[in-house]
Amino acid sequence: ATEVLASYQSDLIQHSMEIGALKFGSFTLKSGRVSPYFFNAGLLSSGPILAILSTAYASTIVSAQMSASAPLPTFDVLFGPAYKGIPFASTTALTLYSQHNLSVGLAYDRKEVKDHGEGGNMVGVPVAGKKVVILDDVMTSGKAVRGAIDTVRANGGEVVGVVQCLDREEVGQDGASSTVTEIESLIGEGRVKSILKMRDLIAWLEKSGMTEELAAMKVYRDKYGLK
Ligand code: OMP
Repeated sequence: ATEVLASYQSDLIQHSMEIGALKFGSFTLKSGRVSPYFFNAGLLSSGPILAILSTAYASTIVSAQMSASAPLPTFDVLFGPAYKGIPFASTTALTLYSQHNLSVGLAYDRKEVKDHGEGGNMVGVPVAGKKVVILDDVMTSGKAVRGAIDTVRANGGEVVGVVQCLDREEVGQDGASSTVTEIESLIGEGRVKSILKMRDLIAWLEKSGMTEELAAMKVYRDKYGLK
């Protein structure tokens, strides 16, 4: 079945293509997998594109909270892991308030450990005793998001959800089950949400008649995609 894309999804794909954040070719991923596409969310860095992106994150969060089957719980803090999670979580917290009248705190970490001043590696609202949603860019094998879950937990927060810009819909580190299944076994079923999934990129390529890219995507999906 072909996915029907919401306008905020096709807007985001369209803009990402235009600015070169979404590329087709051959790319070696952090996990060592060789992929026919790469999504570089770091390039989503202008006022207009952050408006599109944070609107999409906020819409994803709000509709996940209204979902009948696996609703995302009400939460206190949005956590954006360093570095790319920081601007995305900040702009999304702002958009949740300005567009949905939803008030949440913002927290993020620093990669360098600080031994003076306020100390610690967390910045923003303390997560201790709070319900936290992690917001990040791309999920492949789940290594990055596992690190963020560990960070929030080590600081006493309860992770009630994860929101990604792109879920590449791949198998996890052990190669047996999907990354989503593995992460949901840590934080609860239905708690991983995303603006875009690999299947949405496939639908977009089909619609755009990009047959070569489409063929390469399907080969990759057979190798590393959900089983
Ligand atoms: P995992 O840690 O394997 O889940 O990979 C996710 C991370 O890889 C992201 O946080 C990115 O830093 C990076 N990445 C992308 O940014 N875009 C992609 O399309 C693929 C990856 C990747 O290396 O898997």
